This record gives sequence, structure tokens and C-alpha cells, in this order.
Amino acid sequence: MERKSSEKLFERAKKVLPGGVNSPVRAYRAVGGNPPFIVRGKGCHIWDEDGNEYIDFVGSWGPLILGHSYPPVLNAVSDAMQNGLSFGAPTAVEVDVAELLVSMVPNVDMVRMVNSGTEAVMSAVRVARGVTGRDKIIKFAGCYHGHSDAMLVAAGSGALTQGVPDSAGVPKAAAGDTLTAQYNDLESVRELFAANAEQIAAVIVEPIAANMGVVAPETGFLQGLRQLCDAYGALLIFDEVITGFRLARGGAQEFFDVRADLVTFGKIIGGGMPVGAYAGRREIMEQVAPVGPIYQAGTLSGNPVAMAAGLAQLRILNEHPEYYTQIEAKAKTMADAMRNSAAKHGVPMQVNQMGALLCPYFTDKAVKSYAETKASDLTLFSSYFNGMLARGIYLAPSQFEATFLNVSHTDDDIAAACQAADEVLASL
Ligand code: HOZ
Repeated sequence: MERKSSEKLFERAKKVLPGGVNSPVRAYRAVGGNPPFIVRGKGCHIWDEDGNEYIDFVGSWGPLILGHSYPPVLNAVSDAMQNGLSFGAPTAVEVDVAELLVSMVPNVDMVRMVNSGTEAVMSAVRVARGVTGRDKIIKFAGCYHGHSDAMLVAAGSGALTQGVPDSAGVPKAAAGDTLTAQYNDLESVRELFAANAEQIAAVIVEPIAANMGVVAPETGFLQGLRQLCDAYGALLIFDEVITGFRLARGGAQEFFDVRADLVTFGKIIGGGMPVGAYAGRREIMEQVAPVGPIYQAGTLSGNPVAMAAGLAQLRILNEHPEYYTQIEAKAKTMADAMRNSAAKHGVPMQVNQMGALLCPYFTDKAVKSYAETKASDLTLFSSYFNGMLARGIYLAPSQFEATFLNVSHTDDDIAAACQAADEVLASL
């Protein structure tokens, strides 16, 4: 597969963009080689600058749950933009999206729109601190909550991929109130609460840890967090930037039947447009300005074009609960096929799968913790990734990101990916 045009673009990009990219993981440093530059997408297929076609298992890192260029979403954008791109003033579509979101997500009465998951988390953390009058936050090693200062401690995703989970440039004071626990290890959370009683404002968690690959919560883990937060008067924040509207219509709260006090969402609220949101019960959200004393604002928050795209996508998800069982079934099929191929070819591999998310780890031991994700053989991952790319299967270029399935993957697409995986695993 030739990628000369992409290579030329990457050379130009590296002169004017750090690493040639606007988000680190896209630079392909963890897997070697150069990234294809994408020109268009339709359904689960994307095409690069050289005309190569790929089956996409990234889907813009999750939000494109209906696939690329989904006509009702594109039409909504096109209709909305005829009226102007931004007003910095209230519009009806913001109310429509908020009403729909509140009707779909459990335990949520009000929502504030922002522009990204990073902003949503940064704001939710401020709300938790404002509501409780406490400063400390517990997060989990390997979980990623965007790039605000307080969250770049033991962070997953690109930070983990690039080997900088504790970023330079974060003042000690900004990170000093972030305490780190171990995912799926309630004891580590209990110890932090015991040592910092009445100082913890919130525990923030990705209900499925999907920025260190994919690690599902063990039975009782999320429930245990709920109980500890209740016992110590802290808020529980579910970062649903990846799981929101992807695991189920009501996200992880519905899927796992555990209630959070605040929920953060990302790009899926905008159908792929730059959107984020945080939401919670009325008594919490009414602490946010202009009703309450916790300040947070943004000119592009609730942008009408982005909201129109989000509304179109959320309406479809709301009307089609069966989509979730369908995507999950496809993900199971793919995970099972990959496990079978690994066993057949003697490759030490675990495939973690939950809902529409999956991730292969190159190790012979089960992967249930951050430490176990790091036991994966990254050289094997890199060979697997590049073998798949050469066969037209577009995956996240990092061991520590998820493989995303969506409504637009057909049985044939899944079969093609499984066939490619079988060939690649045979060659390792
Ligand atoms: N941190 C994002 C995935 N969890 C990657 C974003 C991007 O490169 O677009």
C-alpha cells in the first residue's frame, strides 16, 4: 500500500505542527511509520490522500457511533449552518439537546454544554470542589480525563503512549491535590479516603477504563466507589467521554446500574463535532453560574451547528436501543475470532471486550489492572498494528487506546477484519 501523498504531507506538517500533528497519538510514534492523512469517510470506510481505503475502527475516537457521513447528521449540520455558525447567544437547539440528554441519562436533571471532554472534566472537578468545599480528587492510574493540569497525573491515552503520564509544565500546586488510586482495586481507594478523610471532593473514574486499552470494571468495583463516596461525603464523577451513549442510551450508569453524581461527556454529544458536556442532579448543577457561585463559561458552548449534529445523532440512538445489542454482538464476534486466531497461531494474546469496545493485549495473563496493561508486549502490538494497516484495517495507533465498533460495521467488515487479524497473527 503506497502512501506517498500522506508522507509528503507529514513532512510538511512536521515543520509547522509539533510532531506533525494536533494530538500526539496521531503521530504514530508508538507504532513506527507515518500516519495516513484522511480525506473522507462513509459508514465505517475511510480513504486517505493516496486513495487507499480502510475499514475504520477508530471512528474519530468513538463519537461516530452511526458511522462517517451519516446522512441525517450531515443534513442537520447543513441546515443549521445556513442560519449562521455562531451567535454566543441562546438557541432553541441547545434546549432540545439538553432535554433529550436528560431524558436518556439516569440521575441527571441538568446539563452544561462545553466544547470538549477536557473542558467537561475540568469543569466537573471545579463543581465537585465548589459543592463540597474540599480540594482533593482521587483519580486512577492509567485513566485519562483530558489534559487539564490536575488530570495529567498518571494519565492514560496519548500521555501513557508517549511515556509522559505526568506532564511537564504542570505546577506542583495544580497536581498536588490529585491523589492516585489503582483501577479495580477498592482497597487503594479506601486507603486514600482513610488518610484524607473530609478532604476528598470527588472520585473521578472512567467506568470502563478505555485509555489504557480496555479494562472492564470488576464486579463490585463501581458499586464500591459509590459506597465509599457516600460514606465520606465525596461526589462520584463518571467520565463518560468514551462510554456515554456508546455502552447504552444512558451510558455506564444504565449499563452497570450504578449512579454517579456528575457525568462528563465528550464528542459523541456532537456527533463528531467539537462538543462536551457535564451533567448532574439539579441541586448540584444549580451551583453553577449564573444560578450559583461556581464559574464556568464559553462563547462556543452550545454552538448551534454542533448541537444540531448532536441532536440528530442522539435522536437516532434514542429511537434505536437495539443498536447497542447489535454493536456488542459484533464486538463479541470479533473478540472471539481474534482469540481463536491467537490460540491457533500460538500468539500470547488477551482480548478484552465490553460493549462496543475491545482491545488486544500481547500477554498470556489476564489484563484487569493498569499494571497488567503495561505487561503487554509493545513490539508485538506494533507488528499487529502495522500488519492490520497494511491490510486496510485502521486501528488506533497505540496499545493504550480502544478499538471502536459502530452501527455501520457490517458482518462483511467484521469478517474482513477478523481475516486480516488471522493473517497478521499467523505472521508474528
Ligand atoms: N486522546 C484521544 C484518544 N483517547 C486521542 C485524540 C486524537 O488524537 O484525536
